[in-house]
Amino acid sequence: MTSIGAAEDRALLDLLERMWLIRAFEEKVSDLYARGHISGLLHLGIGQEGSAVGACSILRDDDYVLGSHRAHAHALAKGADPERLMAELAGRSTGYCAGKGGSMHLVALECGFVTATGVVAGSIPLGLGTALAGQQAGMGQVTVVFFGDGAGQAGPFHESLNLASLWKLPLVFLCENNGYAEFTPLSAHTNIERLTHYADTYQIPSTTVEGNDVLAVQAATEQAVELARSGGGPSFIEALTHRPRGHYEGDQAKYRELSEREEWKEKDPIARFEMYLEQQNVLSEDASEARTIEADVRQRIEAVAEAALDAPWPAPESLTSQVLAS
Ligand SMILES: Cc1ncc(C[n+]2csc(CCOP(=O)(O)OP(=O)(O)O)c2C)c(N)n1
Repeated sequence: MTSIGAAEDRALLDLLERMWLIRAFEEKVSDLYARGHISGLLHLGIGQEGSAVGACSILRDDDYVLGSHRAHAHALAKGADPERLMAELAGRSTGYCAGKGGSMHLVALECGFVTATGVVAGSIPLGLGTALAGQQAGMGQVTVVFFGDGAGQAGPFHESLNLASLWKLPLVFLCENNGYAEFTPLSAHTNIERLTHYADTYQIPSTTVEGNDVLAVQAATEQAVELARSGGGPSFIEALTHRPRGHYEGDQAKYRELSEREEWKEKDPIARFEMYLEQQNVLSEDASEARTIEADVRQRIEAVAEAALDAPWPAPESLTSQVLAS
């Protein structure tokens, strides 16, 4: 576990709380989905909270974040309101997109979360756009775009790396490498072992970090953001992580060995961070402060779910407005 030295205890506990908030939110989403309150295809990022929280923890409110199809954590880490997000997933009119976007078309501009996407690598060129806008505005705004290892073989990914490098855009490419694209291991869709090799090719500074170490991701992002704000151009961070659940809710993940799951259990970003905080005496030996944080957050998410399900559905006459059909 990387140490950030002078960080205040409160700041460390805030990171823990944010990870617990996302974990509790997504576990609740899974529960509501199983009970038929949420429909459509659902991709959860349980077990991958370290990268979203680490990276977003050092961003300014006016920075931009774009996510993938597994984007609840990205939005919540950037400051999205859990209640409006839950309402969106449940298709209610109080949701961020009036219940018409759902999980994969989520937009929460008020907190700088620009978009999720159902198109693998689809957010990356859009991030190029917000980075260009940030550069032209001259206020030091930075864009962080999250995507998975599966995006590395897509054309828009390469075109975006090339242009970001050429135009020195204030953009952080953050690849959450969980080793699988749907049901296919990375080794079955590329001979490139480290995704940072792509960045090297386009002369973009890059690093590979433990994605389940929230402080390691925070430190790498801090460096990348500093470079971007000072006009030094893009960076690429490969955060190694693991998706303990299936690709989507309902996927039994039979394409993976059980031993793989066991191996990663010990690297769970929350358990790992709590252990670190105990070692640093930020948490006491019985981690009771962490249990209080977890309990409070779970209680809050229960209320969030209740409020979301109590919220009104979009009016039937509004169903064809705010939607694009091609
Ligand atoms: C352009 C496009 N091709 C294929 C798909 C089908 N698809 C959905 S998710 C996925 C794999 C994505 O893997 P990765 O980018 O590693 O993200 P992860 O699911 O691991 O978070 C694929 C191929 C799609 N949604 N879009």
